[in-house]
Amino acid sequence: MKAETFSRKYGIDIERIRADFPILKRQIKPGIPLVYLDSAASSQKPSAVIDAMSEYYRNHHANIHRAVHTLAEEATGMYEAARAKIAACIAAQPEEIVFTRNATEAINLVAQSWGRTHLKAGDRILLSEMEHHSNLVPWQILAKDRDLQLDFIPLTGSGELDLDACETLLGRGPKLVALTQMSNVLGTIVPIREIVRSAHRAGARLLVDAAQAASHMAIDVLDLDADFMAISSHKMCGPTGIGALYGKTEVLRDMPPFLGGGDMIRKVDWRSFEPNDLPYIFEAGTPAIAEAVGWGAAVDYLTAIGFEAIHRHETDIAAYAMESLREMPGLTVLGPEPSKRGGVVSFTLEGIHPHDIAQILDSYGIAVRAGHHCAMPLHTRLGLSATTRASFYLYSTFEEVDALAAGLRKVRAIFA
Ligand code: C6P
Repeated sequence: MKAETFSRKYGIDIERIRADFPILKRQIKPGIPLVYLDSAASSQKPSAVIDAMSEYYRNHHANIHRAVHTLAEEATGMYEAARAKIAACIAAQPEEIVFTRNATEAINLVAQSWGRTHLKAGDRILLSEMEHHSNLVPWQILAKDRDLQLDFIPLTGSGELDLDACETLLGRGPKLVALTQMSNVLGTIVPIREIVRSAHRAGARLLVDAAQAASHMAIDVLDLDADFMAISSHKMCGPTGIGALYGKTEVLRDMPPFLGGGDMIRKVDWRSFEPNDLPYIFEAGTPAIAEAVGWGAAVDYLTAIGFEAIHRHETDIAAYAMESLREMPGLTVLGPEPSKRGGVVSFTLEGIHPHDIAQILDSYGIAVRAGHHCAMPLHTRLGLSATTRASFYLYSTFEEVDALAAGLRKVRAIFA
């Protein structure tokens, strides 16, 4: 399979997409082009995003929601327009989108605000064995503070959630189920829609950690019927420093403020305050305005290409990578078959530490991530301390997979 297949099959032109990302022209050393296979950690940014942020700072910047001068009105309009774009991208209403610093902060917001209000000693939270630390540690903090019980849906041998065990654990009556929609290590796509329905039947609220999923597939929160969803801009071609919590209006209305300060109030006196409306009640202080504008531009960019096409392209690339890497002696790919995963391929190479692999690949311009990928318990469960991860996005090519395979052959030769 070659890059042109992508254009023919999905109606988009990979070369034109790559031309939109200035950094992809970078040489890591003279004559050694960048092969960026670390998009699951953070995606690269197209000119449309860089330009939108630059235009904002050059011509429109002021603080928002505070003044009536022209710049303040323009900045406020641009910030709220970005919120509307992000809401539309996941089929939500603008007031259901709370801007946060990242997906991690969105999950912490739910833990600290909803969790402290609605959970009491002995209540259970159901997580899974494939959670990122961001969807684990906030619940551990809350569990310690409130004397809660954490349960974990186990994995099957192929790295999927054991859905029978999930039903059994739902029978214990958790108040909240918090799950990733796509594993950042195994690549597994979780059948979240079905689990939401089971969780609701069991009387639980459901939080989706869509930090990975939102960049790779179309999401419709109405169809999913999830109560909360956490997303991050920087994984979907937008800038760092901004993410969002989606919450159903009636659920968000039943939550106290997370942080106190400017903009989250309607009225303040010496001893009390009246909170602002949704979503501002959860946005204390001056927010990341240029970042919101950049994220809005990223959503426009991805939407114009189409999430379906992006997802299919990544699945094809992941399948090709799995096929290529599996031929290599001593190499084990983690996670399920290509049809059940996104564009993430983690692997081990017998006798060679992932950090050595990543360092040698870097000398050939190939950027991969090595380590526990912020999922230490998952690695422990798999009997591993670290893995090497190649991750793909809309700009990844089959030739880059070939470069990875060639790089890994060199790694093996060095350690032979
Ligand atoms: N995973 C990775 O290399 P933030 O950092 O808040 O934008 O996203 C946190 C997060 C939450 N859930 C999942 C499933 C994730 O993959 C991540 C981020 C990156 O895998 C950085 S550790």
